[in-house]
Amino acid sequence: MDDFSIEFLDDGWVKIEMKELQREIDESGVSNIEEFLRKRLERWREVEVNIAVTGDSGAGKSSFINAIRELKDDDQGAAEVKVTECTKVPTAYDHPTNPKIKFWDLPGIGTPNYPDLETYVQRVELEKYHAFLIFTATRFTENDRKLAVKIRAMQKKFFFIRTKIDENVRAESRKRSFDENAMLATIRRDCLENLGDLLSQEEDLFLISNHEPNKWDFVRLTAAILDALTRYQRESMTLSLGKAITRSSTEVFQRKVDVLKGRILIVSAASATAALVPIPGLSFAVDAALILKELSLYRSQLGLPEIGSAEFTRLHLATREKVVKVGLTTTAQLSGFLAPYAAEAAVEEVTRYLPFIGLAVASGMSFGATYYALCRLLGAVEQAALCVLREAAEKTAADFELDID
Ligand SMILES: Nc1nc2c(ncn2[C@@H]2O[C@H](COP(=O)(O)OP(=O)(O)O)[C@@H](O)[C@H]2O)c(=O)[nH]1
Ligand SMILES: [Mg+2]
Repeated sequence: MDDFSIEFLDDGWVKIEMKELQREIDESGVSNIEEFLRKRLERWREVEVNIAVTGDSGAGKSSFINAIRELKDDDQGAAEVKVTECTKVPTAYDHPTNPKIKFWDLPGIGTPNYPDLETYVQRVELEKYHAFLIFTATRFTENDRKLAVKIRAMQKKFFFIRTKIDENVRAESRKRSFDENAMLATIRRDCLENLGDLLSQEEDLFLISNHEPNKWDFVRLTAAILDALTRYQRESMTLSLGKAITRSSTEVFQRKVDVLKGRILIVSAASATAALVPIPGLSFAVDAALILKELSLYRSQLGLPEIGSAEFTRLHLATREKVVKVGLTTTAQLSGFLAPYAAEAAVEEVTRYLPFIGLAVASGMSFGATYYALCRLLGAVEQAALCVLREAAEKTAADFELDID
């Protein structure tokens, strides 16, 4: 149910639709709120997502399944990439960071086990997939189109994907009059013609290379898959996307920040409803372990290097300082960070946010302070991560210049 919505307004206020929480209060009484909130925070690890990947043999299905999972073709758990391979039964490939997210390599229609669409629909349980990706390296087939019609009738989302754009670019670039954008526009137009009126919007066609996921429409496709899912699935898949995709795309980075922001309220409420043990040096109690765990999630999600790692050591001093500042791991360190918020500002925050959470909060003091502190911590991790990203980009540019010298 998507009725637990949190909206951040421009003036710093939070608008919360807490129907889900309210129902929990009504049904189970206040005593279960803490457990409910804690489960809610872990839910992204439990939601199932099944993405169907289909299309002709050789279209690049297995390569895509590896690319989106950030696996090399010869890594353990990678889908087998072959020039003449023929998938016989639907095969699931787990996301490495979240086994509940599965990419399904579906056998092509017209292969021996599935000679036609009718047999295909009977044997492949189309119902269980949440989104369909239909691949080609050349032209979409009659079967691809028929399948899309079927999927549309089931009111499920499908995308058409034209792979191996890198090969087109490489071939075309040998010409004297090379114009990449014009070439892409031609491929796009040909595909659209090929698909007729199947697409409700042209944006549902993607030109990608599985070998260069930071180029062309690969990131846009990643975002479109996220948008085709329900809220909890989207949250789950967003947080499961790996470091390389996050780093090569400001869009994915921003989506991660937004999902993490959306959790702050729940973390704060969970902290406030916990059986509280005051922390020395603070005038209020928070669930330090919960906050530190959330902070650790911020760091890993936004791609901060471990303090002391080789990547960390290579950073500029100013960036290292930013990374260290949010590297809190102990209650004492957290206490130091939170102390300023125990002052008047935090109290004021409490009076602002408390009405929204109503009955759920036993101890108002810890809710406001936790909320405020987590906003600050997430903001600080985001800033540090952007510095790390900028340095990585500068370094790549410098290496590139060295190469062409
Ligand atoms: N250049 C290029 N080659 C690709 C791309 N995607 C797949 N391939 C190659 O095409 C061949 C078939 O790929 P595979 O992923 O096994 O296709 P599948 O049969 O649809 O699973 C392999 O040699 C891949 O390395 C791509 O985007 N660009
Ligand atoms: Mg394959």
